Amino acid sequence: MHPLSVPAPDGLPEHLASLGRTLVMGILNVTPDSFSDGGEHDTPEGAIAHARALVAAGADIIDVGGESTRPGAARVAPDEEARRVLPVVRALAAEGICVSIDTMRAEVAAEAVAAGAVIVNDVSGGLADPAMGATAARARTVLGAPPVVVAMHWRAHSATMNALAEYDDTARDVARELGAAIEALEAAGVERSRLVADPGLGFAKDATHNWELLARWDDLAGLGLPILIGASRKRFTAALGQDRDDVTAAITAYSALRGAWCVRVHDAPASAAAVRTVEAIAGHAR
Ligand code: PMM
Repeated sequence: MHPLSVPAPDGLPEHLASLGRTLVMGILNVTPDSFSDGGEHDTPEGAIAHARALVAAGADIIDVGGESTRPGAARVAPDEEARRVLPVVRALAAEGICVSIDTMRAEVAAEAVAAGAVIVNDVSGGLADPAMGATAARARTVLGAPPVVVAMHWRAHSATMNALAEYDDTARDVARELGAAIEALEAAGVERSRLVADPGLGFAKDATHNWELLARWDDLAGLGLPILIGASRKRFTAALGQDRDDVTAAITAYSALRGAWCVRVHDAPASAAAVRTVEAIAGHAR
């Protein structure tokens, strides 16, 4: 076995840029209705306390989201989304926590970067808001550079995405469509070195599609970008008849072994242990 190669984007704070292992992104949904933790952290105080617990448990990044993308979910008004996330982003960034903003809206992304976020996580890969690419390219984080941009494979908003879960060749189709979205972001000014690719497990995909995307890692890696995997507690993780967080941690170990840059999870301790375990094993390879 060879030591792991973990490609990472430019634009991260130094303590994370130099780690050389898969990072753990802890999920902080400040929404009343998300996939699994909806409603638990819908006051700024509750959200901030939960984020601190995630960091204490080994999360490297906190991903703050104010709009649910659960299948069937309706959209949240832009003002309401900003009202939910900005105080939380500001407070966490002030504590030195590396913050990612989970939004499809350019305006919310810009405000969140101004409030201290260094990563823009757009589940639509720039497709939902045509201003996202140029806005992210223009923005400057507290580090004085544009943010990292996570571009996820996406076909449509949550209300309609399940009807679009059809592929000829899942991994190749996803890589091609995501590649096109990434090219559009680059054309809008986002530097390639700051981009991260995410296959978008569960978004216009059924369980078979999700497993296939994980299995055919090289198709996604062929995009030549760092990879983020968001499997946490999604419906397909329950199909094995095991606890969803346990299955998530197993997917984290697999993703780390394949060289993922980051995993996005609700339950930090098990994934933090998994990425450190894979790092320890890789460190003893020759
Ligand atoms: N999944 C959800 C939300 N944001 N962001 C990225 N980059 N990748 C994902 O897979 C992803 C995401 C939906 O899950 P949640 O409602 O449990 O947060």
